[in-house]
Amino acid sequence: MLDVKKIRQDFPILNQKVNGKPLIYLDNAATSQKPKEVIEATSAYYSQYNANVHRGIHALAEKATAQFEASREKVAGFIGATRSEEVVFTRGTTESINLVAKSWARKAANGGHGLKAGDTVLLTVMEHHSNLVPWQLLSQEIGVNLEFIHLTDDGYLEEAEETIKRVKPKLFAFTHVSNVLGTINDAKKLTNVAHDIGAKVLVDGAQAVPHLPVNVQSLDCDFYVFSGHKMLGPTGIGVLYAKAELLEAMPPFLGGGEMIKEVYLRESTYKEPPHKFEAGTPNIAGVVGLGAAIDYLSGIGMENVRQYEESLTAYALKKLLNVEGLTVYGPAKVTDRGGVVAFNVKGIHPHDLATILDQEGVAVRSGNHCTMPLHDRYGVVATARASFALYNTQDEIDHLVSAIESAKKVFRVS
Ligand code: 7TS
Repeated sequence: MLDVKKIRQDFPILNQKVNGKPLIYLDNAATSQKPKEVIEATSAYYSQYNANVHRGIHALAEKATAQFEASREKVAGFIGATRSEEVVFTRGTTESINLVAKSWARKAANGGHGLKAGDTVLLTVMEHHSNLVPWQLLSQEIGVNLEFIHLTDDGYLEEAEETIKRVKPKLFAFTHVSNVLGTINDAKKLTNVAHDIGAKVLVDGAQAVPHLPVNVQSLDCDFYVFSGHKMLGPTGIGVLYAKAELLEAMPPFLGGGEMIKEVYLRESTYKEPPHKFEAGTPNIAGVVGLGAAIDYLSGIGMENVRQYEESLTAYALKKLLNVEGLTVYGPAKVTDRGGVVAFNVKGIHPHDLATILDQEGVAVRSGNHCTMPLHDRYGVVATARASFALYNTQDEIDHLVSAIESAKKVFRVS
C-alpha cells in the first residue's frame, strides 16, 4: 500500500484552503496536480541549463539535449516501447490523434498505409471529442465512413467483437479508459480482434497511463496516445507512440526547423522518426518535467498506484451509492473501472452541485466532460464527476459525500 500521507507532502498545492475549507481536489481526470519533483525539474531547466535542443554544441545546449532525449527513453521504458524512436513528443493526446489523422490517415500512397474514400474508421460512443472530431474532419475531407460501437446500460462496449468483424474497419480507434464511465476496455483483446481483420488500432490512453501499468508491446496496438498533464507532468506535452514501421512510412505532420535533413528552395529531405514529426522548438521544459513525473510514478510503481486507486474507487462507489437519489454511471464492478465516478443527484443540476461542493473546498467537474454523444446515450445533458489520483484519501471521499448531503439540504431534495 502507498504511504499517502508522505505522498501528499510532495504536492505543495494540496496544502491550502479554498473558500475557507481544506482543498479536496477530485478533478484529476481533467488534470492532475504536480509533485515538487516535477516543478523543480522544470524550474531547474530554466534556471540552470535553458538552451535549445538538437542544435547548439555549447555546454548548455548539450545538457538540454541530453535531458530531452533521456526523457524520451523514460517514456519508452514506462510504456514498454521497443525503441525510443517510437516515441514522438506532441502537445497532448488531442494533438497526437490529429497527427495520426493528418499524417497516417491522409496518405494512402505510403506502403499501403492510410485511408481512402469508402474505408471505415470504427470508433465508440464513449470517446472523448478529441477521438471523434479529427475523424469527422477526415470523413468530410476524404469520405471515410464512421461507424460506432454502442454502449450497454451499465457502461460497457456493446457487441464490440461482432461490430469489428461486421464493419471491417481499416482503423479502429478507442479509449483505453473512459473519462466519464471509468470503464477499462480490454485493449489487448480488442486490438487482437481488429488485427485479425487487418485493421490498424489506435488506443487513447489519456486516462490509462496515469493510473494503470501499460505496455504497448503486450497490447500490440499500432498507435497509443496520452497527455503529460494528467500523469503528474506539465501541461502542453504529450506522446504519440507508434510502431516504427508506421512512423517511417508516414509523411511529416508540420514542416519547419528540427525535422529536416536538407532544405533546398523547392524541396527538402526529412530526418528519421521521431524527429520528422517534431518541427520547431519543442516544449523542452515540458519534456523534462514529464521525465520527472515518470520517475516519480515509477518510484511508487504503477501496480501500487492501480491497487490503491481501485480501493479508493470501491470505497467511493459504496459511499455514493448510499446517497438517496444519486445515480452513478458506468460499470458496477470496480475491477472494470478506473478512478472516475460520474454521477447525478435527482433534483440538482450538476453545475449547482459542483458550485456547492466548491464552497466546501471540494473540486469536482460538472458538464459533459467533452463526451456529448456519451451523455446523449444515457439521456442526460451533464453529470458531476469525481476523479481520483494517488494522493486522494477515504477521508476526502467522506467529505465529498457530506458535501453532497449539504447540497441536498440547500436544494430541499430529500
Ligand atoms: N482522451 C481522453 C480519454 C481524455 O480524457 C482527454 C481529456 C483527452 C483525450 C484529451 O486530452 P488533452 O490533454 O489533449 O486535452 N479529458 C478531460 C476530461 O475528462 N476533463 O478535462 C479533460
